[in-house]
Amino acid sequence: MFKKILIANRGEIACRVIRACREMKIGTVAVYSDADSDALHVRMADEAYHIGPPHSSESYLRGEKIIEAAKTAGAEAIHPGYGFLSENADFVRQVTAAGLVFIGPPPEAMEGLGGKMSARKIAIEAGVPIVPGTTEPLRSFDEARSTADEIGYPVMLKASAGGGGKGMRLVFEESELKSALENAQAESLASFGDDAVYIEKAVVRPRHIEIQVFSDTHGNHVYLGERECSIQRRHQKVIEEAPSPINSEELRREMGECAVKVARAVNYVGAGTVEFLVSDVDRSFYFLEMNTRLQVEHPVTELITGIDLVREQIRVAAGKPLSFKQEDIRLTGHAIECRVYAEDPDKNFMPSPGRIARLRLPHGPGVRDDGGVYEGAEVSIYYDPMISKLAVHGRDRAEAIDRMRRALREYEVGGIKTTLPFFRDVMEDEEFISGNLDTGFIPRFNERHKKVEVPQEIADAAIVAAALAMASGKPAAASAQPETSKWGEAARTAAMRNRL
Ligand code: MV4
Repeated sequence: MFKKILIANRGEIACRVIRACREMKIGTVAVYSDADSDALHVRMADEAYHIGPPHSSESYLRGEKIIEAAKTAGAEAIHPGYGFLSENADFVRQVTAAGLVFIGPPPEAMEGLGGKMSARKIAIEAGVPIVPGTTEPLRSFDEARSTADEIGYPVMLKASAGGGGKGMRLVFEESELKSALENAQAESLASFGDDAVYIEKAVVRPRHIEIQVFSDTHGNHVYLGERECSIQRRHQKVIEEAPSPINSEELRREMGECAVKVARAVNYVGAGTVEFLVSDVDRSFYFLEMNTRLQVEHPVTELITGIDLVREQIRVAAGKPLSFKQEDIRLTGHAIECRVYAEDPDKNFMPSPGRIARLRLPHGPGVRDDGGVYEGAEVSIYYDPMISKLAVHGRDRAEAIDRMRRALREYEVGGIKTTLPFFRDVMEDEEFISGNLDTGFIPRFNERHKKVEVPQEIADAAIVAAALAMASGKPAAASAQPETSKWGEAARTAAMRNRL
C-alpha cells in the first residue's frame, strides 16, 4: 500500500481525499497556487507544495509541476480528484512515465470514452442502447435532413467535441433545421475549435440518471446503484439523490448491467459513472456518456451503500481486488445532496466571491458536509465557486427531505451570498417533493418562484417568447430567432427545458 499520495486538486475534493488517506494511515501531499496558500486543503495535508500563480493554466493544470512536486515529496501515487487533469490521458501517461501511480483508469479507457462519437460506438458494440441517431458527424444539411426524417422530430443536434450542452440545439421541425445546424456548428467551432455536429432523436422530458460503477485490475466490475441528477442549471447538476425516486429494482438492474458492459468493454479500472437519459414517458433508457473519474456527487452513493469510494480507488490503484462483489451491494435508505455555491440566487446566480465572515455548519444525525472552506477563508474568483456539498441520509426520501430542511436551517454563511436560500425553497416545492423530476425542473421551478436565470430583460422576453410559442402550438419562438443573439439563446434554453 502507498505510504504517501499527492492530491492534484483543491477545494472540497482535495479535503475529501485527504480524509480517506488519513483513515488509511497514508501520508498526504497538497499542491496549491498563490490564491490557495491559506486554503483548507493546504492546512489539512501533511505537507504542501506551491505550484504557481492562481490561474489554473499556470498551476493546477500544469502536470509537470505536479509530478515534480510528487517526486520531491516522495509520493508514490497521485489522486486527481475531478476536473483539472482527472480525465487527461496525456497526464496519466506522464505520471506513469515518471514511475508514479495515477489513481484512476488507464489512458486508453479515458480516450475511448472521452469522445462522444467513440463512446457511442463502444456502447453499441457492448449492446447498450444509445439514443437513435448518427455515430459520425453530419457531412451536409441534406444528411441532417434525411436522418431527421428517418428518426423523427423532435431531434437534438450535438457538438461531437461538446459537453455541458454547448453546441446543442433542439429542433422541432424541418423548417428550423438548417439554421439550427449552422448555429450548432458555429457555437461548437467557437467553443471547441471543432464544428463537427451529430444528430439524435430528442428524448422528451428526460431524466438524467447515472450509474456508479467500480472496476479493479482483476477483471471485476460492479455497479453501485444509481443517482438521480435531473435537477441541473445550465447543464450543471445542483441537487443529486440516490436512489432515484423511480426506485425500480428492475430498471436499476438493467441500467447497472449496461453500465458494467461499457466498463468491461474498455477494460475499465477504478471509479466511473455511466450517464443515461431516461424517458419519463416509458422509462426507456439511453447511454449518454461515461465519466472516467470520481464525481462531485459521489457522497450520495457512499451514504446508501456504506462504501468509501475514495478508499476503494486507492486500494484498486495499489493492485488490490474490490472489497465487495455485486451480491454484497445493499442500498439502504435515501440520500440527497445540495451543491452549495458562492453565487447570488437573486442576481441570476452570479458568483459572489469574498471572505467568509461567518460559517456555521449543520451537524447531527444523517448530516454530512463535504466542505473546502472555513470561517475567515477567501472564496476566490479563479476557481469554481462551489464551497461545499451538503448531503443528508434518511430511512426514506421523506425523511431525507425533512433532514435536508433541518440542515439547511442550521447552515449559516455570512460575508458572501450562497445558493442556500434556493435549496430551502426547493425542499418546500411540491414538484420536487413529488419526485416527478426531469431536466426541465429548474425552469418550471423558477416560473413558480418568479425567478429568472438570465438577465432580466432577456429572461422576460425568453419566457414570453416560449409562452407565445406554446400558446400558438408552434415550436418555441426561440428557434425562430437569430440563434446567435443572447435573447435567442436564453429563449431557446427556456423553451428547450420546458418542452423536453
Ligand atoms: C439530450 C437530451 C434529450 N435528448 N439528448 C444535456 C447536455 C448533456 N448532458 C446531454 N444533454 C441532453 N441530451 C437527447 N437526444 C437532454 C439533455 C439534457 C438537457 C437538455 C436540455 C436542458 C437541460 C438538460 C439537462 C440534462 C440533459
